[in-house]
Amino acid sequence: MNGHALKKSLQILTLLLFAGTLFSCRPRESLGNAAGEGLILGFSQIGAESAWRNCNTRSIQEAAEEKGVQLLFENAEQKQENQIKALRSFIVYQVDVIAFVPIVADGWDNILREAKEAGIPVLITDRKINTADNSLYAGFIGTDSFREGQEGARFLLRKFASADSVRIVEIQGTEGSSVAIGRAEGFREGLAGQDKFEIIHSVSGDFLRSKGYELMRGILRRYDGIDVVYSHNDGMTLGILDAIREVGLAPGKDIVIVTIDAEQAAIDALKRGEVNCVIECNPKMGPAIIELAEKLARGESIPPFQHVHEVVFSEYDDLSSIEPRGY
Ligand code: GYE
Repeated sequence: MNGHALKKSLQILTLLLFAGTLFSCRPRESLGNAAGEGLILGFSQIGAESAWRNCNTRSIQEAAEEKGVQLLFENAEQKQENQIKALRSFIVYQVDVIAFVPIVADGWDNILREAKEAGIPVLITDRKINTADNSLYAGFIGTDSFREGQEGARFLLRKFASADSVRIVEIQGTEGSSVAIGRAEGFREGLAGQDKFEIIHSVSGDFLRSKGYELMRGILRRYDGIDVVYSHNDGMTLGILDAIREVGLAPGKDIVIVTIDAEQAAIDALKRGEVNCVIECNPKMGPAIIELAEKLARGESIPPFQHVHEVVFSEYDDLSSIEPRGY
């Protein structure tokens, strides 16, 4: 069977399985109990763009398994339309709770209204949404990306305390995602009023290592005298480091590197002196997500906003005792 035929067969199989789930719709009242056993959670993940994301997925799958929660997991391959389809399939299936990572902030109101009309509570995780109607979802748990941006700025204020001018390149995450917006805005807020800092170039690398590499190659050809690269995730940073080394410059020394996520690879680069500041973004929110889903299934209310705990690692810290990151 060639690749195309195989893909087609898999698609047909998926359709058949999905049709099977439609025919086995059960009355919602009969589901879920206090221990989470029997609870059905529909989860729409955005994809597998980074090691951070894969850890986030593992954390959710493991927590669900541990608590006996039946997880209907859909990978949207980086497309909002796929997420909307997945959410709609969860509504048709009458899951007890829906959770999802909104790839971008806008465009969720209609599908959330459908979930609300079906009486299914929705938990938003990791990234935030823009909506004028907060009653469309039960709560949010995830990243405080504005604060992460501020932390990046705070490090630079210290690092360049005695400099006259600082030329910054920013490689942003996925355009329109709440985390790219927050990391960009928090960073600018943190540098506000400090005229010596100039963002000379800002572009989206979509949270992908390959794009970080390609973009940085182009930027190094176009600009001289780059003092700082502020990268919205470690995946892109790893590509950026490759591009900088390729032109014979030393990342961490010739160009100061600030990055977000705290994957093991970024911590290792920090220890080698190739990265200067790593802002943690915690992907291990599975246990908290499952706990919140259990509460929602029991009809309890949950906090409208919850940020996960995150720390900062930099060249100013004692780096000898950082626990293995696990992603
Ligand atoms: O920083 C990045 C990922 O939404 C916080 O998405 C998340 C970001 C994370 O792919 O690596």
